[in-house]
Amino acid sequence: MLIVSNRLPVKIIQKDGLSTYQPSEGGLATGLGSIYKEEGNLWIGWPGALVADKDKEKVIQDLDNDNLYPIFLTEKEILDYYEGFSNETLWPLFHYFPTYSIYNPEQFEVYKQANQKFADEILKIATEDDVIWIHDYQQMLLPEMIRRKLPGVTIGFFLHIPFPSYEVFRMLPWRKELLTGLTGADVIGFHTYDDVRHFLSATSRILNVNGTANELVIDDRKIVADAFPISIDYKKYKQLAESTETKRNERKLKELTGHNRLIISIDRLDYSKGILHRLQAYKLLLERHPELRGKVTLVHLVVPSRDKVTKYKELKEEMDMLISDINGQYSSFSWQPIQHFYRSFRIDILSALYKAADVALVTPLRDGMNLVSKEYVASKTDQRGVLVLSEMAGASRELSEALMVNPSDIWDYAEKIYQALNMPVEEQKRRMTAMQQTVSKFDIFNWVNNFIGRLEEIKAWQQELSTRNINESIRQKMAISYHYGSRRLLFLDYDGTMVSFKKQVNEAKPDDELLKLLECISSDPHNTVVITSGRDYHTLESWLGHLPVDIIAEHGAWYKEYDGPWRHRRDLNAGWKPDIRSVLEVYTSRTPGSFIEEKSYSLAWHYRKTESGLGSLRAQEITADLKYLAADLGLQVLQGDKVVEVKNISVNKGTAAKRWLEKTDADFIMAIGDDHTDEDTFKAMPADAITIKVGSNVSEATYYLRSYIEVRALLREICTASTDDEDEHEALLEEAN
Ligand code: GDG
Repeated sequence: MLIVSNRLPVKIIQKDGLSTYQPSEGGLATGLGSIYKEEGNLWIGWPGALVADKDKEKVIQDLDNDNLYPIFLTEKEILDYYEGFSNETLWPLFHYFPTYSIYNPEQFEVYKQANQKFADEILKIATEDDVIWIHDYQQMLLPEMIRRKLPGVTIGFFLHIPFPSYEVFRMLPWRKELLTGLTGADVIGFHTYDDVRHFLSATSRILNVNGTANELVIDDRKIVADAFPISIDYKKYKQLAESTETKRNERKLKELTGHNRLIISIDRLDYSKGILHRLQAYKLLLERHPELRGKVTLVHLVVPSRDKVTKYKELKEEMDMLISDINGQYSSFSWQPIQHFYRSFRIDILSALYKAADVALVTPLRDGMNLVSKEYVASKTDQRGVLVLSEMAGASRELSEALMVNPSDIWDYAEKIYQALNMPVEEQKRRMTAMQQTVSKFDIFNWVNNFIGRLEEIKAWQQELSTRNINESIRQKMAISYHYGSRRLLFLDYDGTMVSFKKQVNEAKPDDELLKLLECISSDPHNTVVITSGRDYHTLESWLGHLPVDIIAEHGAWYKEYDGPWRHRRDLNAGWKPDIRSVLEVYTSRTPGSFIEEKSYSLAWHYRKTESGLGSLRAQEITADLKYLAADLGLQVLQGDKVVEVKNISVNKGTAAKRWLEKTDADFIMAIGDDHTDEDTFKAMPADAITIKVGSNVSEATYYLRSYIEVRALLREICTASTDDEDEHEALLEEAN
């Protein structure tokens, strides 16, 4: 396994020509520690500083001992790819601050180049058998760049920040490139289900690809988007909190703050963290509840970050002003409402702070997950303490026993802090225990296992699929049995199987190439070709009626042999159509772009031209609406590709195909189809028939082909085989054996 992230889990520090390495204590480094340190695995990323050319070789060697593989960034790349496009374009947009986003094409170019640089290095090492796990928004183009060169490799991608709603994401000038980049992965992980929803909505609207539930199929590759809420090393934080060192620090802290009630907040300086809202809520609390003055202390920890960037500089100025305003207004000679620290602390001091705090305020305006909230929970070994959590943090989906706030509602926020300070101990313990159960069970190791488990599932699925793909040797075997067949029966579905899916229903008219192919195959006297379709018989007659092919139309309600008349099933009635039609008409009038197609024994509601998303919503409504009426009338409601079809339950392509199976004593049978209506055909086939699904969805068929283009190629081979000479087939037979 290769782990790839912008930053390696160590930071290189160069002083007086010497390099030292400072390991990261972050959750990701801990969680992935057991993986990248295993023999053969690697973590690839930037070591966090500019390295001079002459020192690179030494750094490579040093890091190699720890299975770390450095990618060296140039000054320009650090500026434009990392600080620029990643942090000043993607970061604000993805955290719902679109007006803070800077759109600079030059920076995007450097972002692309830097991703390519990572890709080139990875491609020097990776093989198709590897699993590559890529992390975060700095590397969104990477999955596709690797996929292009290593089509069979397994790639996972995890986004650590929120994926914004389509309405926000669509503002990005490079939205298409970034989404295409991501879809090179097999598993795309997010913190929450909302992020998954937003991603799927963006892909369906921007890339025009659709999927079912949380799966997408792109270029015949199944991609899964799923929620994997990240977590912490619970045991580590618990043990740290139980250590004598932490206990001593906790005591000291309490003494130094005059045994006041302690409220803490710990954040990196960032506008997404809701620092100003928090200070305003705290100010309101002191204003509304004067009895708290002198009795509470807010320990306000802000870790410096990006403070050369204008937006961060401005935030810092505002923050400093607000803190000084509050302290100036409410301080006494013996008390200060806010103890503010603009620096970072050692992890054991953090642990003491967590432990000592009666209340923790974790209230970002937007946060992918937020691990501080989980660390606070893990550190509360006596289960006393209250977490006030923003509903905008990913963590709020799991920590539902926290006191939830909307950070912009500072009035409610102030009251929630008050409630937290006055919460009975029993309630504190009940809530904290429940949250501890969640965090201890779903810890960082669980997160890693879940993600890797999903990747392995996909890999197994891909391997299974590749055994079903019609490769050269399967093709040869098929050619041989075809050759030795003298009464051959071929069932060929039409739309999606021999022609591509078209926006206009009637655009799918057969082209010259297809007509020639069908003509060629059907002119062989040993072949019976049956076109199986859901289309109405008039259309099929006008498109294919002149060929020597048999046709099953309207899923089997109508059929004909090439030299006979059209027949229909006598046992069917269409008396139900007005009832169903009136329901469908209601939906048509509510849904611009949709229309009803009437066939002799079925009604189809098409929505291929409606607004993306609306059509499938209506299709679900129709299916639910017709559920009972359809059952009462002996009908079936089928969801197809941008269509809902209502038809007699007994009509299906499989029943229709049986008529041919019974009357033709065939010694070679082949059936090809692409959608779920063709599954009935596959099921009706005898065990020795060759059944082929077009597309990689789950199917009864034995084999699969990627698209109608591959179907045509196969038909071309069949057609050539009909005219091939004996000797060549003897040679093939020998080779196959
Ligand atoms: C991204 C996403 C997502 C903070 N101050 C000090 C210190 N910290 C540590 C905390 C915690 C971490 O930094 C911050 O946690 P975040 O969850 O905010 O993580 P990030 O990596 O910044 O952010 C975020 C996360 O990725 C994981 O997917 O949760 O939403 O933005 O661990 O304890 N550590 C030390 N001293 C400090 O002063 N030692």
